[in-house]
Amino acid sequence: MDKQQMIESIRSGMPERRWQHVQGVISTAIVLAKRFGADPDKAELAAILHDLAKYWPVDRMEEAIREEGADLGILSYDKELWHAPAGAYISRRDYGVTDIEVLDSVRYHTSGRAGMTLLDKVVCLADYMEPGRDFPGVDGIRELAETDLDAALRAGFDSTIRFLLEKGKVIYPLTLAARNDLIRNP
Ligand code: DGI
Ligand code: FE
Ligand code: FE
Repeated sequence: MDKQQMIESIRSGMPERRWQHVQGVISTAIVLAKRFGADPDKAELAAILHDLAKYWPVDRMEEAIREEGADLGILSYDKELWHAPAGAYISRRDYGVTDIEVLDSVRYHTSGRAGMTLLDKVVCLADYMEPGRDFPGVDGIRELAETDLDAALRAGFDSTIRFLLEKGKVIYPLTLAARNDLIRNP
């Protein structure tokens, strides 16, 4: 499958509004990759793939996660997290992507993880700050992203954690690990 076919297939699996978001993540991820020294082609590919399972029925996401068998623990956390590992698995199974760096940056784009690679950080931050995003603090994140990848990403996780606290929701441990690691290992 060539890139255009992949794009058409992914685009057809989501509402137009979400595709606009994906396009924002693609352009932002390329800019951030160039700015901070990640591979722009890998950043683009990961951005194209990152939300491919976002609009899947919950059962279908769960089935993909169980079929892969790598990350069953996530099934006891918020369903909003599931599209990331499901998307990584389907990227390999159905779209033939084999680059582990790309697959991991899709897998961890929502939760983050300790020891995030440069590509993980670029994709995750692009997802937070693409031009269509509008949440309290997003402009501060964009400003930090001009110069400081880790500080911008940390502000992103802080905002997610704050949101989850305010909503009284469970926090996925990898998100805390991601934030702690950005503080401990500047
Ligand atoms: O898929 P997107 O909307 O582009 O963004 P995303 O993949 O970052 O998904 C974010 C959603 O996941 C957001 O509504 C918050 C929710 N979520 C639920 N629990 C957690 C969580 N996000 C993180 N990072 N950590 C959690 O524990
Ligand atoms: Fe996502
Ligand atoms: Fe996204």
